Amino acid sequence: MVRRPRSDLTRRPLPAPPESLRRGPFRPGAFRSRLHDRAVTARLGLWLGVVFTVCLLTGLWSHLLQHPPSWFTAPASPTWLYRGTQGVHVLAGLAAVPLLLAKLFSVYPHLFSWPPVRDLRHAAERGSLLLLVGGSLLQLGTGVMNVFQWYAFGFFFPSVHYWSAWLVYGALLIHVGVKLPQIVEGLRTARASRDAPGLSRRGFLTATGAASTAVVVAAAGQTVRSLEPVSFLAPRRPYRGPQGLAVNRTARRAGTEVVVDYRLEVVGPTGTLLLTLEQLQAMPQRTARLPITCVEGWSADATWTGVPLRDVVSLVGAGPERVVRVESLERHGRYRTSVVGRAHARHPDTLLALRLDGQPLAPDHGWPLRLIAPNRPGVLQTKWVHRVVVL
Ligand code: HEM
Ligand SMILES: Nc1nc2c(c(=O)[nH]1)N[C@H]1C(S)=C(S)[C@@H](COP(=O)(O)O)O[C@H]1N2
Ligand SMILES: [Mo]
Repeated sequence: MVRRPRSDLTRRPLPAPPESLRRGPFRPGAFRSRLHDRAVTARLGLWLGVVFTVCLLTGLWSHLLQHPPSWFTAPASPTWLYRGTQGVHVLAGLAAVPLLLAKLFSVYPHLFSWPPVRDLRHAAERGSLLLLVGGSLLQLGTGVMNVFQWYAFGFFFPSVHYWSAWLVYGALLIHVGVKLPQIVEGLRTARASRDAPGLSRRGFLTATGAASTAVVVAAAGQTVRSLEPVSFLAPRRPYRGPQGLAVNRTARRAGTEVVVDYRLEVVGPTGTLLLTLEQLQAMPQRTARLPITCVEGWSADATWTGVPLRDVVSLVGAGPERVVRVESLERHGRYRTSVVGRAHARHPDTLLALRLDGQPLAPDHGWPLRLIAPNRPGVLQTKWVHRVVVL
């Protein structure tokens, strides 16, 4: 018996569909625009590849900071690092939207290729494209919804977004591998085309690039203050709110409006200590200019004054190399506690803040006491702190 190589099986032609179905968009030559060609598709693909890579790397960084594995300690400096990476993440994500739409426009005639499937290999390739296109649309669509705080999807965004990031990027790598010869050919084909009037390839690419740039400029005001006047697309205005600072979760929503007989409970190796606000105010105070950087991409600077966390935990016998859990008065809610890693715990600017821009904290900013530390995702800047535990 002669053994067939496997490639033969996957390439064995499947039965052809009846010719009578070949109508409408399935007709030969149904799509004539020169925008549906490799010179355009390959360039849009290259730009999208760069933007998706930036999103993946900055996104994984954000994940690492929020879910540090045992081998990793989140760095406390430079102060602005996470502000930069998460700002870039969300802006790159928004810039990807026009690019993806243009790319889908340039390739959608392939949906109607004839025959729909030639052989098993062709079927597998089309199936993987379904994953790539569907996954990208979902990733960008839910990402945009999330930064506009429209939580209409029923799932916990970060988990779905995290796992679909791997899926989408994996499908992208396979796609690039499969299409490499066509990509190279497309990139070598000139952008300008001499034929027929109408929108040229160059014009289409320029318009797409301009749309992405406009989106970035119009949204960047949520993290770059000087761009605020033109930020008509920015999901958030970071300097609007009590004490000139935006608020995500209010005291009312958190159920921390009424605080009676406040004491900060400090638990460490030598025991438990209860500190009143007066005692905290009597300790040496430190002032630092630190940003709040929401994971949703907005960020704002403010001047915070309070007691360094390390001074508080040293009262219960903790050395500088300790990990500390900070707990809120808030009873429920995903962000009611956070863990302060070694680098942050020993940093003098990691504060239990009592004041914002010289004034006592507004209830919505975490009165009576909030955590604020350099280079830290907003979800970890716990408000309404009432307990710190040395781990
Ligand atoms: C290919 C595109 C994208 C990739 C590969 C990607 C990847 C990631 C990853 C890996 C994370 C970390 C998730 C975690 O902490 O578990 C993340 C977080 C995030 N991404 Fe994306 N992302 C993409 C597009 C977008 C877009 C378009 C937006 C919105 C405009 C967006 C908004 C966010 C937000 C708000 C977070 C923070 C979630 C949280 O921690 O609560 N992403 N991204
Ligand atoms: N206890 C508690 N602290 C919290 C939150 C919360 O929901 N509960 N939200 C966090 C989030 S998402 C951000 S971005 C920062 C700043 O949010 P704010 O502007 O509402 O103070 O506070 C953080 N601190
Ligand atoms: Mo946030």
